[in-house]
This record gives sequence, structure tokens and C-alpha cells, in this order.
Amino acid sequence: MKRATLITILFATLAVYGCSSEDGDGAAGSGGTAGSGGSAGSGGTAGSGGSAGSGGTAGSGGSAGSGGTAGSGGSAGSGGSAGAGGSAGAGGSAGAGGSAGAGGSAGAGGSAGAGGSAGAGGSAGAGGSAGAGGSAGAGGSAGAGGSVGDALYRGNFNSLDAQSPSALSDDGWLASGNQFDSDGNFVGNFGTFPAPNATSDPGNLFYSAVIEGQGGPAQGGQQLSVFNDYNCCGASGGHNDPTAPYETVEALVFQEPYNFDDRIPVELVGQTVTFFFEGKKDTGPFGLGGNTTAQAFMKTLDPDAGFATTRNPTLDTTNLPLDWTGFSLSLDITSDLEGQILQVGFQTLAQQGEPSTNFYDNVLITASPTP
Ligand SMILES: [Ca+2]
Ligand SMILES: [Ca+2]
Repeated sequence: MKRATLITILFATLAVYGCSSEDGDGAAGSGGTAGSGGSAGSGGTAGSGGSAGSGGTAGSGGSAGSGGTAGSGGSAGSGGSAGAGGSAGAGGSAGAGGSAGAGGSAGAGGSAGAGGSAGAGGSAGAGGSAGAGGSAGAGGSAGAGGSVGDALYRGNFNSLDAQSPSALSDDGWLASGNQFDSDGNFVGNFGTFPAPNATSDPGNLFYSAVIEGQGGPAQGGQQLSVFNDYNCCGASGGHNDPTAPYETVEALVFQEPYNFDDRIPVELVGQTVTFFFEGKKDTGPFGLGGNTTAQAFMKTLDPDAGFATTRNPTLDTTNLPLDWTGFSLSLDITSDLEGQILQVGFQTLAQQGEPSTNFYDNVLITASPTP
């Protein structure tokens, strides 16, 4: 039985059997006593259910807010000092390497590409077509003909009288000779004299001769033959040295554009004297052989210093080609050579009567401004 139902039955019993101390007439009208049900107000004690408020202790879960100390993870913010890595940003100053980008201004070297405008110099290469004008320079060889006006000597021997003893000397040719001992030491000089023409007296004359029949179209009818002096030197000297080692004899045949009486003038200073000639080997029995040597030469001599040789360019002609071939050598006339003597010609050096003949033609000696 529920508690509230039991309480209701109890009160009802009391109402039937109560109040017996009053006069016993007991009228039924006293039923008003049922008003005592007001004691049911003690149900207010049920307010102690408020002690369930201790569940508020669950509010200590607020100490979970100490999870805020996890905010010390903010010290991980010291990782922000990793931001010091930002100083690595100083590496950004490596960006200054970007100023290396200024090396890009080296791209200004690209303006060196303006050097490409130097390629415009290539158009100067068009000047190379002007080089075709250089072939016009071949016309300059005709200009050599122009230098004829400045020729110090020009000779082709064609019109010389081959039977005249003075054929060569009449054309300005001179001769000289030297004797050397077996060690090559100078023994003596034979002086300078008119170049002989051995054709006029082959048994007695040496050094040089006007000959014929050795030329081609460019050499014409007559040529110059140059060889040694086989009259040198007494019974036991020069070619007659009886014992080895042997003495040698030098024979010189030359023009003297500027001699003792007409020396190199100041006007010639700054000029280059060039000696052009053509040469051919003599294949006959008198052709150069044995130990003989030969040269074309230019020589300056100083009369004020014992005729000392001051310049002596030479060109070896010991082994001339079988066919006519052109040669040249040159000498720059500098101021120190003013007043000196200039000789231009051919030399042989021989011993023991060995053959020494070379053929020459078309001799041209010019002077033109030194390049
Ligand atoms: Ca000739
Ligand atoms: Ca000897």
C-alpha cells in the first residue's frame, strides 16, 4: 500500500472514534476536524535534495583549465627564436648576392655587344674587297716600273758588246778580290778595278763575263756570268796552295751606286735600297761546284773608319735553281750611313781551282721610302 493511501485511512478512523470526552450526544456535525491535514506541510524537508548540489564539485573539472599551462607550449614560441632563423633572413642579405645581380650589370658587357657594332668592322671587311684593290697592287709591280725613275742601276746586258774587254765596266760594274788563309783569316785585298769581260779574253780574264744563250724570253740575248779569280795568288797561294787545309779566294763583282766621290747623301736616309736580280745555275763544266760558295750582297763601307763594313745583308746563291728565278734583298738607309759607300753585287768564295760560275740577269737596284 502506498504511504499516502495508508495515511488517509488512519485519519478516517480517528474521525469516527475521536472526541469521547465531550458530552456524549455526539452530533454528526463535528466533521470539520478533517482540517488537521495541514501537517502534510512537513514535506518541505524534501528541500534537502539540494544537497545533490555537491555535484558542483564536478566543477573542479575547471582545474582542467590548468591545461592552459599547455600554453607554455607557447615557449615553443621560442621556436620563434627560430625566427632568429629569420636572421637567416640575413641570408637575405645573401640577397645582396642579388646585388650580384648587379653582375647583371655585367650584362652591360652585353653593351660590349656594341662590339658587335665592331662587326660593322666586318663591313670594313668590305674593305677587304678593297683588298681587291690590293690586286690592283699587282699593278704596283708596274709601279716597280715606276721606281725605274728612282733606279740606282738597271741592266739586262742585252745591248753590251760581248767582245769588248770593257763591256761590263762601261756599264758601271767593278770587281775586287780578297785572299784568305786556310783558317779564313784575311791575307790581302786586290783593290777595286773595272770588272773584266772574260769573253773577250777567256784565257786571262776572270771574275765576270758577258755571255749569251742562257736566257729565256725574259732574259733576252745576253747575261752576266760571275765566277772566281783563278789568277790568285802566286805560285803557292790562293788557288795554288799545295797543301790542305787550303787558302780561299773571294771574288766580288758589283755596282757602286754611292762611291768614295759620291757618297750616300742625306736624301737617301729613310729610303730602302732593294737589289732585284734573276739567277740560274750553270750546268756546264764551269758551273759552281766543290767547296765553292756564292752570295748576292749589299754592303756599306765607312771611309772615315778605315772602310769598315757597316752593313752587309747577303743572300746565298750557292745552289741556284735550274730555271731563271727572281731574288731580292734590301737595306734600310739610316742616318748613320750618310757619307758612306754602297756596293751591290755578287760574290764567290773558292779554292783549289774549283768551278764557281753562276748566271745572273735583269739586275735592278732601287731606292724607295722605307715602309
Ligand atoms: Ca739579259
Ligand atoms: Ca794550305
